[in-house]
Amino acid sequence: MRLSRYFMPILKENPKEAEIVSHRLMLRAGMIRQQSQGIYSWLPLGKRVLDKVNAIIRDEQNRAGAIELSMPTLQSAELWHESGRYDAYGKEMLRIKDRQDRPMLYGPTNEEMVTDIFRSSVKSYKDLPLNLYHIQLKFRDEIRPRFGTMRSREFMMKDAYSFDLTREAAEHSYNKMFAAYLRTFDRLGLRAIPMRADTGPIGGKLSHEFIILADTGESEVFCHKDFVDFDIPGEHTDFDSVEGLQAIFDKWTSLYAATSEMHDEAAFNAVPEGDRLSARGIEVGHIFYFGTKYSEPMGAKVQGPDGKEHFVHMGSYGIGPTRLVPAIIEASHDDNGIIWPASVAPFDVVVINMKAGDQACDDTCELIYAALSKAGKDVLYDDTDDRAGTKFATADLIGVPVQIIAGPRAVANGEVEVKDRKTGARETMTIEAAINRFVA
Ligand code: 5CA
Repeated sequence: MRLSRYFMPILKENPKEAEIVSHRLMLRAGMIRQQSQGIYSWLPLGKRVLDKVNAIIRDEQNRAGAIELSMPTLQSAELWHESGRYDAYGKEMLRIKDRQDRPMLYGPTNEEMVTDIFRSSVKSYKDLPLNLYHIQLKFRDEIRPRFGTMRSREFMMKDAYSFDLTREAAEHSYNKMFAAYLRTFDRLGLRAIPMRADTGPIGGKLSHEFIILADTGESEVFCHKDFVDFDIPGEHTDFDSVEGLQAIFDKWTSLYAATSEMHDEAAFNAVPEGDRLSARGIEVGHIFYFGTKYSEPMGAKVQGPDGKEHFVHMGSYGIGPTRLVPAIIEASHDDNGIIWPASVAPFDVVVINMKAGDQACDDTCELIYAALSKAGKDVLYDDTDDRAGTKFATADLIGVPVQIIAGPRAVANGEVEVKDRKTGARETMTIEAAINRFVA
């Protein structure tokens, strides 16, 4: 992508409305724009990051055996009357009427709709287990939307829903998502700790929130500090192994970890003082097992091996991609801007032409840009005629992991400078060596 033809509206000044660093940096880097309170556009740079986050989420959901579909944002109120949640959900739900005066709503979550899909076609235990997910916009009319897309009214959610014949089978489904979440957040460059959590309007008894420790987090959390170094389940984790996944769950729940709603002061005080971690955190995922809470009132049942009908046991599993993007920034930035983990960086590398219009600089940059693009890298080429200082500041602000800097003096020697955004380390090398670093 040539910066001269891209749309990346950088702000020079710090936006006054932004209270936390991620919100400030997302606005300054031209990633998002507020359209009305708690409702955002994702501008091209932000959209790239969001897409990469979603690709990792999708990859890990698929690995764990979940199947992607797509459900609409607008739902009929009828389904919600069946579950009894239409009245219970309160003011957070945006209620709308269509031209025939039929009550509709903008979905805050999809338990009812997915249960309807399930009951319409699944009739036998032989079709279980089943886990259906989508990545879709939701709307919750939050009292206090704030911190940009961290807590917005319209936001994106990956929501998965599992269906099983028995409680035991449902627990295995829960463990699959539990392990998939550990892997997902790790690949996003985050350390998320599962903590026992309150179930709120979704319901059920078994629930974990996945929390990233950050001073700007909205939740107050308490846990054993060893969680920070626990091993993440590997790529070859067998998601069909009941014992294997149970062992992962048992290990990750063996020490104290709870959000403030579930906090047990006495149990926490039993943890040796030096091992206690009491901090603030950002909830990036939340999983629930709620048994037959929706399947019973909505009549979602299958024929079991005993020939009898059984209400299915369900769980739901949420991740907030539009919250994850700022959470990653909270965890990874410095005074100059964002530092993206390579896995979600909007571009793999930025090529900075320090003197656009200078034939040797232009030729060198074009050569590198073409070679890296051909090798399948996402390359941003700063071919604008801004001052070098402005270009460096922009490259640092948008946090692309590697910068290749082509200035007249180095280029005259057939060289460029390669800068690591995270460490700031700069290395001068031949043009060929710079290319080979990515192509090899
Ligand atoms: N139906 C269940 C799981 S699919 C559910 O709705 N769970 S939830 O309410 O906990 O939301 C799931 C995830 O969505 C949260 O962990 C969080 O990452 C994200 N999320 C929830 N509300 C917001 C919001 N207002 N802004 C941004 N992300 C949000």
